[in-house]
Amino acid sequence: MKSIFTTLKKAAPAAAFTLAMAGGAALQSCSSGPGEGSATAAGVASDAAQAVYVAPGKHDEYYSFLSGGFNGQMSVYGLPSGRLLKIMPVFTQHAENGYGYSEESKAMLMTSHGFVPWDDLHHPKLSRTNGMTDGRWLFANGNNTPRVARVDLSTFETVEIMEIPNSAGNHCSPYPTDNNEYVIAGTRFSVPLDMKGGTADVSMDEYKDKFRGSISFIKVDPEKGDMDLDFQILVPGFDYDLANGGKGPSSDWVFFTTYNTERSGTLKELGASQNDRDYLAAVNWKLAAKYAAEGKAKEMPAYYYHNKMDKDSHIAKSTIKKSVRYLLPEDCPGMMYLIPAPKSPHGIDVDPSGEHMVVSGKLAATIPVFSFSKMQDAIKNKEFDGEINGIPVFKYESVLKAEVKEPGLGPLHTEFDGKGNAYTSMFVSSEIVKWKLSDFTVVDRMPVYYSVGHLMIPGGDTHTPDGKYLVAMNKITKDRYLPTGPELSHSAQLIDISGEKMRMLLDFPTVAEPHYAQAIKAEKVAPNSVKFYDLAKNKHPHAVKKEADASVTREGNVVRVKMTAIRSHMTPDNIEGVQVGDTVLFHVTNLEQDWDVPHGFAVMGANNAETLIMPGATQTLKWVPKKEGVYPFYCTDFCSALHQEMQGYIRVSPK
Ligand code: CUK
Ligand code: CUA
Repeated sequence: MKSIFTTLKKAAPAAAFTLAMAGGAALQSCSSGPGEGSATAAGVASDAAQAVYVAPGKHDEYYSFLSGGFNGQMSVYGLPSGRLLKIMPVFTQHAENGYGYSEESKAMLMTSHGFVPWDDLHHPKLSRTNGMTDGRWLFANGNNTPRVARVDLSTFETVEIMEIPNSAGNHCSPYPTDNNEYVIAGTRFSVPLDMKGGTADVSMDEYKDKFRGSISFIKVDPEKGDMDLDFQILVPGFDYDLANGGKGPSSDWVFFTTYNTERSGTLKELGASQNDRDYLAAVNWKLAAKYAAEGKAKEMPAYYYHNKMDKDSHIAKSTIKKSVRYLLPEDCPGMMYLIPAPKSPHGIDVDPSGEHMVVSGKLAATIPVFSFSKMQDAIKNKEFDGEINGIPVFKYESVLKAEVKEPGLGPLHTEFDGKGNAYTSMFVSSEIVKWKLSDFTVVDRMPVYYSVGHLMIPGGDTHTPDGKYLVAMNKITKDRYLPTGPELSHSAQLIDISGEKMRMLLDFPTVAEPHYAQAIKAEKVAPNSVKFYDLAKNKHPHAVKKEADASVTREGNVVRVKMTAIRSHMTPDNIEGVQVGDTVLFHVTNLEQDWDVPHGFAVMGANNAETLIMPGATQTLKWVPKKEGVYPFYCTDFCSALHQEMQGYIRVSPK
């Protein structure tokens, strides 16, 4: 064991140096001048164009869902074409359709900190049935103000957002178990819990004693998908990076990489982190659920929001939660173990058989692969090397299966093709490395441009991957596209992995910063796609279902305009009786019962956004006019030959 960690220690400074230099290296290739960025064209398969060509009018084979990172949304791309199909707002206001601006959707973005219309979205995860992605829902994490969202893939809309208490960073999240029994969300930062529903104001010197992390167990309704925070495990105050579930024999387990296991309040310079190793935490989620059900859980005050979109009214409602149940690992034997892992590990990925846990230590010289069956034996034989907060720590050798030697520099994440191969992204050496699960040897490498973060194979995180394509999500773009000022769109690259050798097929730009992605065969999603909402079932309290019922009414200084929109007019289109300072609520109902005919609504000077109303639905734009005058309003979505005629005026008189 000593020798392994000595090797790691030696390798670490070199890797750290290269990490700092990665940007510089990329810059050099940029300075080679316009047109020469295609120096890599040699690496592109000669029939690449044909492999990604989807003829006009034809559909892609896969939907892929890329996270938007600091843009807080997710985007939908077709594969193999790389066509952008949609941007789905999740944690971020979206002026394009009024999400987070309309009165109906504002509650989706409420938190214990108030209205927070931004977040950092890293990991989309598809819902599962028997461990396979089923195309019903897409879960995603908000890192900054810890939240987990659920998107309904019949409408491609965010329908639920759950705030996570006792968490900060929410990075190892969200991980649905085989049948979405739970969506599991782990904190990144540990925080000093006061057990009174907040963080305590303690000195940073008390870090070791007072800080705790949390793993949240969110129950998911098997039919409706509704989420509910069942309980948390309050784990030792490390930092937690990534998580992934087991499969097959290990499907009762979920694994977390950790760093800062010396529990220090500062990580300034990597050298400040003293230990040669950190841990891979293994949690038996089924046993945890059993402990919680059997009364082992205690309750503490908490304060967090749970926001849900009502299906029939399309109005989001917030529920404020006041407590949370928790388990302490020290009270729950057998629930949690720690496996020593190279310092500062990042990704943890379990192979399709469920036997191999691959830990990508971004500063490590090798990739350790742990064995689930050895772990089971080590538990039986008590091959431990001490404990932390009552959590047994395994001896490294007792759980280690093998190490992938000389994989490259800066391993981050691994996915699988279902044909016995693993693919690991190398941030520092900018490449995808293919290695064999049978003997852990590297068999192929593909340079990517530049500095890849996550990679994704459709189903590559399940027991049955679809090993045809791989998408590399690169952090740095540099010379890959026409320059667009200091910031360039991030670049994704599509690689054919169907043969022995990887073949580079396509570059495509992405929206903001994709960290992770999921992909699924189109036939699992497309047939369920809703085409329009049934007007008869519209339960919005201010919906009007025919033009004759449109109205303008006043209650105090609130003026309600119940308006209809249908090709090609709005009713009413001449509105009187509004005064400066009134609150005007435009409740616009789209009367269309036809696919892909939204109407938009905007009024001059309104300082929020437009709203885009789907066929059969009602949306509300709030406006407080500040000056008298006659204000035009109009439909913003080109809907028919007479779209430009969909307009009207509202007159505002002095008070
Ligand atoms: S990730 Cu969030 S820092 Cu490797 Cu999943 Cu990019
Ligand atoms: Cu309705 Cu344009």
